Amino acid sequence: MRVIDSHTEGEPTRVIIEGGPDLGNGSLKERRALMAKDYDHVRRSLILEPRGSDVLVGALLCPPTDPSCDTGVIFFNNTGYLNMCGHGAIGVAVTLAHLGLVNDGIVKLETPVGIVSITMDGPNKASVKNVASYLYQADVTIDVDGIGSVTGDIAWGGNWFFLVQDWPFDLRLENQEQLTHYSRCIKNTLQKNQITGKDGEEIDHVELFGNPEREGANSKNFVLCPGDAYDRSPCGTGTSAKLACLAAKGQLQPKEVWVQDSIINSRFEAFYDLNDKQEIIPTITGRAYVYAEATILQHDDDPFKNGIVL
Ligand code: PYC
Repeated sequence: MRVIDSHTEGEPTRVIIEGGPDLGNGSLKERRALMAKDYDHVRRSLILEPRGSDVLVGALLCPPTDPSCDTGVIFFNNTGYLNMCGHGAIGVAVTLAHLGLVNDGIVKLETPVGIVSITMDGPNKASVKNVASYLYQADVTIDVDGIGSVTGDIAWGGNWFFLVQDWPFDLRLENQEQLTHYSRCIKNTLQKNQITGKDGEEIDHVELFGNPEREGANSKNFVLCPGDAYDRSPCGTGTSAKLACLAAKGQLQPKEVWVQDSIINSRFEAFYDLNDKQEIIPTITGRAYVYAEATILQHDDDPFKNGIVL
């Protein structure tokens, strides 16, 4: 398989550009399910050690069902499949630009949860117009073993998030193990208490917010992704969920810019528009850089040709 690796504000994306599985012509949701059932070894081989890492998000490009889109895309990581991925969408767009495949400065991607449109602002900067995002439940209080009472919002930004404002401990990179532990405990408590997103969907991302350190930022975040790696970028779908919460609470107006820093102090700038159904459509801007073009090799007798599976 040929892949191109990039990082978006520190968070890597590996795009399969040749040799990926043919998943047929079903909906993107159906193709994602088919990949999970019959081709999960491709995900494991590309993302797990020794060829990948827990931080990596993979993107399989496939023909779109909607002819207005440039490509379909299925995102996956070290534990399974994502719905949408904001940093990954920027990574795909910058990768396509690197390959000379973006003509008019706009890339339209069909994902399993809807179409996102990406506007290139130079070779390394792009803005993703995401799927409609919304606050599902505000101020949900849970009792987390070892932490105590934690209150957060449940929101959709292309993935499901539990967003905790004013996190009382320092959001600093040197505390990442502790932050990972807390976030995992929060996620376990949500699962134990069957607290979900709409239609019983699992809340698989936890997002903690604190005061920013850098000039110009509104906030700093720590996002724990499914699979327990933290997002090095400020998380595109997480920032979309944040905008949905701010908008629902009357704390951010359409077109007002929200500057979200990540735990490594990388940055997304974001705003939202309202569509004709009065839904929140976030736009997230960030930078991505291609850093490798590679051919992934698998030898038949390699015991770890499909990754190290614990
Ligand atoms: O940027 O939306 C995102 C994302 C989700 C998981 C990792 N990054």
